[in-house]
Amino acid sequence: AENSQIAQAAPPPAAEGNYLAQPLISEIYTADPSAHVWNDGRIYIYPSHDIETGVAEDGAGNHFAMRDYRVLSMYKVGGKVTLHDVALDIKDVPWAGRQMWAPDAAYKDGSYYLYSPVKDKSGIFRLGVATSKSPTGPFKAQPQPMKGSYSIDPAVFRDDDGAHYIYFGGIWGGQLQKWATGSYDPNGSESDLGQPGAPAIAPKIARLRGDMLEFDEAPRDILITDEAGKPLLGGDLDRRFFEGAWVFKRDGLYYFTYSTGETHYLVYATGTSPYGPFTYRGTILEPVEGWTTHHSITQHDGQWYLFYHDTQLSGKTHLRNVKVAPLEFDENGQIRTLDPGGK
Ligand code: FUB
Repeated sequence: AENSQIAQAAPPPAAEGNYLAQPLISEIYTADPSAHVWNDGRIYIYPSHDIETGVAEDGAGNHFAMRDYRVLSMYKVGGKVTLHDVALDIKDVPWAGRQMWAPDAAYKDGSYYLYSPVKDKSGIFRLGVATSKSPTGPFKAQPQPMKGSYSIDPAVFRDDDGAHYIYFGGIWGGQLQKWATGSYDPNGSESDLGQPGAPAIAPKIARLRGDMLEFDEAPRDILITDEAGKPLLGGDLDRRFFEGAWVFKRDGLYYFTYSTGETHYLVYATGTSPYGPFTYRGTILEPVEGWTTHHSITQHDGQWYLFYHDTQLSGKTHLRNVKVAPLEFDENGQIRTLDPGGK
């Protein structure tokens, strides 16, 4: 891809070499990068590990048939990237059926927690958690999925008071629309609710229990509104939630960021509580090469970064590679849109 605007963005002061818009690693395919800075100051990235399985591409995402996770780490953006050994294999998750999708991780009191969406043996996505004393694993899976969990793309946010919240959900292959009545409907829509004039399907949030292994409350809907406070509608394809939630806090403001799916934008909304409501603010990243777009945002050495993926190395939508670019904000907390070009 010609990553014109990303390539022109100012590099952070300590950058080594020309890392901008380049895949962070090329030994394996990686996607959905969830980046964190734990206590040792390194950047740890928890991505999906894409593999070729020969499964045909479809709207349910069956071609994303991943089977394990591997962690990446680096001491700074632009520095050497280390590819760590397998952190969790699907064969070691007792309840798992298939498809290990986008993970996230958290740290609390000397332990690391890896959260992942996996289809159970009946083909329903659930969220699992696995634990380790090391940020890179190996992680030991809990025997059962998190109680009351469903759909995909967990993202864990630690607030300043130490409370952890898990955001999750994704429509189409992520199955969130099949839970519209509160329980799983196997005959439910394969895409969305087909109600373009009604409020869009809401992503979910639940506070995590103190031991980080279960929800501490029933999941609640996240409301995303326009500037006038009206809910974004199901037909508002350029702005409504599809999948890939990620939350961060900057200057006391909560940023709820996500993918719009079939319109291929990474966008964001802001609010004053981790529960929302969030007001739509704009685009973070224009469409990348490949169908999916999924990201995380974190700060390191005073600079904010967008970790994202595209398909530069393979040209195939299910074989992705993770990248990083500096993210800039204006004086109103507005994010400067990045444009990878090439779609
Ligand atoms: O990587 C598999 C799925 O594709 C993720 O869970 C979605 O967010 C999309 O990136």
